[in-house]
Amino acid sequence: MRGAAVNVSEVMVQYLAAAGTRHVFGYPGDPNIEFMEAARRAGLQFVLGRREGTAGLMAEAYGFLTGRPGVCMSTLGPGSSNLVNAVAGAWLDRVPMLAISGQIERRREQTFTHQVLDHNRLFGPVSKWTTHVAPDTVASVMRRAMRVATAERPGPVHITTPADVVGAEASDSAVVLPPLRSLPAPTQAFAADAHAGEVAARLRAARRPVVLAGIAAQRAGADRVLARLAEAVGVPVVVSPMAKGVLAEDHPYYAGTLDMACNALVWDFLKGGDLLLAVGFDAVELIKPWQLAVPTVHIDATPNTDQIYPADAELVGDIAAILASIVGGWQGAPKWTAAEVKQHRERLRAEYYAGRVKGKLNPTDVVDLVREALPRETIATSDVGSHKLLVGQGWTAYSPRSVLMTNGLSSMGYSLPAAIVAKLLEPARPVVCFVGDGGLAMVQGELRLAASLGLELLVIVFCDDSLNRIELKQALRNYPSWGTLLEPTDLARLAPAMGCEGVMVDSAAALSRALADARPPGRPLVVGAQIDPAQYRAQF
Ligand SMILES: Cc1ncc(C[n+]2csc(CCOP(=O)(O)OP(=O)(O)O)c2C)c(N)n1
Ligand SMILES: [Mg+2]
Repeated sequence: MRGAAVNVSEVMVQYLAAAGTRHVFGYPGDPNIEFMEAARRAGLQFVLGRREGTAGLMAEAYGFLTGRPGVCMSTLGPGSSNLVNAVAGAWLDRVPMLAISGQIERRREQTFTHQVLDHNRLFGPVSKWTTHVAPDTVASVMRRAMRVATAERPGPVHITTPADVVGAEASDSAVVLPPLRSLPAPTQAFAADAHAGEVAARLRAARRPVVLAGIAAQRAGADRVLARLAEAVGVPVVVSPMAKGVLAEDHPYYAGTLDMACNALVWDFLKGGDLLLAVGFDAVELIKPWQLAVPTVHIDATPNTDQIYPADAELVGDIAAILASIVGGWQGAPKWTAAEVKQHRERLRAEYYAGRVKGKLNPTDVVDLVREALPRETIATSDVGSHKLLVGQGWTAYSPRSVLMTNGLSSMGYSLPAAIVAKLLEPARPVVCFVGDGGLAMVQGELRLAASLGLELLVIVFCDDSLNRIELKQALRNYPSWGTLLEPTDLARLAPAMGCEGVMVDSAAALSRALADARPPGRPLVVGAQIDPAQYRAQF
């Protein structure tokens, strides 16, 4: 029996609601109006990013934080091409996303030219699936899109919504079957206990095993069992940058973050092992080729098809269940003592401070002072550049998904949109955004959005008048700084014009004061930290 008529956009929105998605991040054009009206009537929140690129990065952060598809929306043509960067971010950062772009009517799509881009070819290389909706397919397409986006490894699906389709009555047979408007809740089975037993035996035989934990472990919710494994076996855990917090960094067996500052020391530590368990480690986070000859076991939701690191055994399935199976009934003395791992952490800390200049505001001072000023449950986001390498090693993370960074695509301009979403979803937790002056300049229009949403964000800008990460590479080749210098921006004046509080600081004391001063509630605070980049030069 047919129910009341629903249009294509209403069906799409029903599926978003079924997936628990309450927000659409986007920038509209003509062909989006029906979809937006359906979203409004369904009570979704529309977040108007100041360009599609940043709206898309907000959807990426939403997917990372919630595990549900982040939804972003653009118009056709320039809206779509602007959105590509964020879709590519979700692709390489392994985040579920539904990217929805309007399009001209179907009868003109093949032949008309004004603003018409071929979405399938535009988004194909950076999406798990590119598709379009039609009145007789919309429900089936949405089901598949949701499942594809969230399946391991998660990623983006791009959906084209033609102008003549969005308001048309849906006739997909699935629409008349209400149960199909709910979504499957997949669970991943792991039945290979025998193989886990073999890995446990290898672990028992090893003298110096080490764990490298990555984003798939975080996605699998394996944090608690990872801590149990570390404690029971006495095995140190190095984490990948995007997985920071999957083991609390004050845990006695936490052994550092890979490929950030001090990366040689962390690699040397791993090289000293005689068995490596790669637990949900995704090689998309590697900056340099794999350096280890240590026998390696790959434990993940997906097989080791990248072959960026060689593994002589693979346990594939629910990572938490696999670890539980290994740790179940474990007996024996710890392979490493907590004191040994602590010694390693102390070496790491000492090296992290290398190159500090007394009397100056050093980048590590900024990280330290902000960490000290904020509670454990703080969410931190980091942008891309020299500052990220120090934040990535130096920021102490205590819980999973409490650090947001892009380390797959590594696109500048991520951390401010990500911080906006973190505060929107978790208003009770302090949120700090770390960003370089180059990265902020790319996305500073979003400060106005943060202010208009009344978000009490802390935005810490590493002001060095430079695209430092690139300038340093010019210096390493004895080339002059060329095309890598930025004119300073007075953030103390920019911020108020954007509805934010703003202050420039050039000393540790001034930064401490800025962090401690009382501020009007409901306004973002932008702190321009005028750092001395000498520490970058010393370390990178
Ligand atoms: C969208 C984008 N463009 C260019 C790059 C290459 N890149 C990596 S770091 C960097 C410099 C970033 O400068 P800034 O934001 O000031 O940070 P800093 O290195 O000075 O700490 C550049 C240009 C990138 N990662 N992303
Ligand atoms: Mg800079």
